[in-house]
Amino acid sequence: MSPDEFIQLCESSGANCVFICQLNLRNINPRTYLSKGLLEYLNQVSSQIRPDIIIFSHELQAKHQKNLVETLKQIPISDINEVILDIFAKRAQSHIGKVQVELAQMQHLATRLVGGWTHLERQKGGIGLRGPGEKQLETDRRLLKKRITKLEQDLEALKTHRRSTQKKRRSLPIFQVALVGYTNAGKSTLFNQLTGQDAFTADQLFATLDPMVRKFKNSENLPICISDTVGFMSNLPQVLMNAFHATLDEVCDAHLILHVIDASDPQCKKKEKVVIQTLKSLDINLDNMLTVYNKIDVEPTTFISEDTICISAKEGTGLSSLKTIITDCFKQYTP
Ligand SMILES: Nc1nc2c(ncn2[C@@H]2O[C@H](COP(=O)(O)OP(=O)(O)OP(=O)(O)O)[C@@H](O)[C@H]2O)c(=O)[nH]1
Ligand SMILES: [Mg+2]
Repeated sequence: MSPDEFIQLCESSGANCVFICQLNLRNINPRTYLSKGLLEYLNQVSSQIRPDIIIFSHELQAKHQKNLVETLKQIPISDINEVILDIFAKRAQSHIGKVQVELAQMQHLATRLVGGWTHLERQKGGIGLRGPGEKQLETDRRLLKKRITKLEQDLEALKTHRRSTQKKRRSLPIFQVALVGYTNAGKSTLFNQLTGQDAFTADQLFATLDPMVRKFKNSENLPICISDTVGFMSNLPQVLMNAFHATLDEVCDAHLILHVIDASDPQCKKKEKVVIQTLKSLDINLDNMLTVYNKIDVEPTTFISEDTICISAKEGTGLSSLKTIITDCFKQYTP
């Protein structure tokens, strides 16, 4: 993940980044993650800046997080996974989305309790004494396990319901178009243009979490639906992968996939690859995918040839040609 993308993520979760330091990590210290020298440097910086939180752009193990808090004078320490979990928790709107995110949060928390547990075990020196901290942890772990089981059951019931809704929709003669793309590419802005809806759009990462399906606004009243989906990102935390994949059911069913790319983003080629790889890992058929270059009102940083589809979802440029392409695909489609 690039430093810019990391800052964008932190700011999307509501943080105000006041100081960014890129550390040259040659080795990972097994106890504190950072070497003694780097810890001293970070201690110095943080005593000057006094941040509310220090966020690491890499995944931290529970023991690292714990030891870092101790070493850095109790300043809360967070990592990239927690930031993404936090954003997902803020954005989830649907019941199923909320259950999925809570489950991911609980699973993450469970790994943190395990870290504490190991630490306590080591403290007691193998003499078999049960300290109060250990008892508390056992209670916490039991409660957590109970909650995880309940959430998993709820999720299964919600998924069964969703599958039956999808089955019903599949049996209708409706042509389904799915918008996919890296987070912040402009999918929801395009979705609103194509459907006349008012889905939430923002210059933030993961503005959309819950998929939305609406009718394509067209004068011939053709039975075409468009779905807006969660944005892609490289290195998503493992605990969120399930939640993320589940929201992409609409894409698996789509007759036409529009891959929206932010052509003004210098990293767009890299991001395009992440999207393609993720779709492939989900066994999604890419034969019916078209690439749409968006934000051409801003200086494009990528090479765009004459036969590529170029639009500005914000300003409306190229939208009528895109609409014609969608209706042509519908007319050529033979089930
Ligand atoms: N300049 C310009 N900005 C655009 C265009 N399309 C979208 N944007 C802006 O890009 C930002 C992201 O747009 P969204 O539509 O929320 O992007 P998204 O792909 O749905 O993002 P996620 O839901 O986070 O995955 C917003 O600030 C939009 O106003 C465009 O054609 N030109
Ligand atoms: Mg969106």
